[in-house]
Amino acid sequence: MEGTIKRHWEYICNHNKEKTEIPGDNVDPTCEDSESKFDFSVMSYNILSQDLLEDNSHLYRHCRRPVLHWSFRFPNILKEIKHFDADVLCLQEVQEDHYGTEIRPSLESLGYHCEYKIRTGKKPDGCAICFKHSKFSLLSVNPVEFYRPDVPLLDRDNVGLVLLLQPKIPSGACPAICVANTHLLYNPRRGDIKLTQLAMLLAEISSVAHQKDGSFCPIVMCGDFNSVPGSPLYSFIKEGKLNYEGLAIGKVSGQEQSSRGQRILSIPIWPPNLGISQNCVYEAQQVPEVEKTDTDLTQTQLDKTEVLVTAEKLSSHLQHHFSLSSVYSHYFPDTGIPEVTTCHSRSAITVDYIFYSVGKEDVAGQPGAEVALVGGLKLLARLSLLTEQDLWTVNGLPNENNSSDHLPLLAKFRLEL
Ligand code: KL2
Repeated sequence: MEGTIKRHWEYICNHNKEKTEIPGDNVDPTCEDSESKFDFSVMSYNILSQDLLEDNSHLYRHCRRPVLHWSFRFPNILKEIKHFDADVLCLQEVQEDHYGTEIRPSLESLGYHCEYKIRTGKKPDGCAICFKHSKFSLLSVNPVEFYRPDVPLLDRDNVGLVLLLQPKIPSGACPAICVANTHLLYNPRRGDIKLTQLAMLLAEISSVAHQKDGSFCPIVMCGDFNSVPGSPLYSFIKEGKLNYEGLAIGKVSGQEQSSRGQRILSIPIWPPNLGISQNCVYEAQQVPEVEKTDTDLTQTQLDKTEVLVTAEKLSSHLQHHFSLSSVYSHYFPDTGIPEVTTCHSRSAITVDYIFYSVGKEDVAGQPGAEVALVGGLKLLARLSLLTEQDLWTVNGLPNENNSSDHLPLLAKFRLEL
C-alpha cells in the first residue's frame, strides 16, 4: 500500500506581490474582498488514455499491475475531480469510448457541461473542456485541427479546443472568458511542428477572444504542451516573441538535451498557405481576383507590397498579442528544485501548464498609484506541485491514489469588474 501525498493551496496576495502559504484547506485568506468580482477555478489534467498507456507500457513497468486498469483508475480520477470541484476542467488524453460511456455522464451528473474534440486520423483520444452550468453559459465552441492535408509539415493528429464562456453574475455586464485546451505533439525532435501547432491555437484564440474595441477578453490557455519551462516554445508563450534563427528543431521543446545532427528551423517555419501570420493571427482573406488585376494600383503601391512581403518572408521572429503568465513558477523557491507535472519510468518533468492573461498596464493610471491592469485575470491561488523525489516516495505515477502519469494543475482566478 502506497502512502498518499499531500498538496496544499498556495494563496497569492497580489497587493504586495508576496506569496503567503497557508497549510490546510479550510482558510481562504485571499486579501480583502472586492465588491464587483467574478471568481472561478480551473483544472488542467492529462488523465492518461488507456490506449496510450497500453501502447507505451514500457513507461509503466514500475507500477503494480492492478493500478493500471481503467476500472481502477477512473474512480480515482473522478474522485479527484469531484474533490477539487473546479469550475472549468481542461482534460487531455480523453479516450472517446470512455468519454461517451463514463466520463461525460459522470461529469454531467456533477453539474458540468462538456465539450469534446477528438484527435484526427482515427486517433482514439482528444481534449475536453467542461464547465459548471452554475458559473457560465456557453457562447461558442471552436475546435482546432492541427492536421492539414495541404501543408506537408502538418501531418500530425493533435487538436485544440477553444470555448468562449459567459460568466453568470447576478448583476451588471461582464466580459466573456476565453478558455483554450490542447495537447501538442509529443515527438521531442519535431519542434517545428509543435511551434506551428501552437501558432494555430493562438490564431484561433485571437479570433475567439477578439472584442469589438480591438482588445481581447481574458484568456486561460491550458494543456499538455510537451515542452519544458524555459524552452524556446515556453519562452515564446510567456514573452510574446521568439527569434528562432539558427535554432535546432530538437531544441524547441527542451524535452531532450541532445540535438545531434538536427535540422535548424527553416525561415519561415510554416508555409504561407497555412494562412497564419508570423504574429500568430489568421491572415486577412485573400484579395479577390478582380481587385488583384485592378489597374488603379500605382507602381509605388506595388513596390510597397513587394517590400512588405519580402520583410515578412525573411523574418525569423514570431510574435503573439497576449500578455500571458504561468500559474506555476516551475521551481521551489527555497531549494530551486524543479516542480514536475508528469512522472513515469523515463522522465519526470513539467509539460503541463495553465497560462492566463495578466492584462495590460493601464497607461491612464495616476503616476505613483498602484499599477492597474486592464483586461486580465488575477491569480488568487494554486494547488502546489511536487518534486520528482516526492513522487518516487509513492512509487511514481500512476500509483494507488494518483491514477494518471500526470498531476492535475489547479488555479483560482479573479476577474475584477
Ligand atoms: O508526454 V505525454 O505522453 O504529454 O504525457 O504526450 C504523449 C506521450 C502522448 C500522446 O502522444 O502519448 C505519449 N515515448 C513516450 N511517450 C509517448 C511516446 C513515446 N514514444 N509516444 C506517445 N507518447
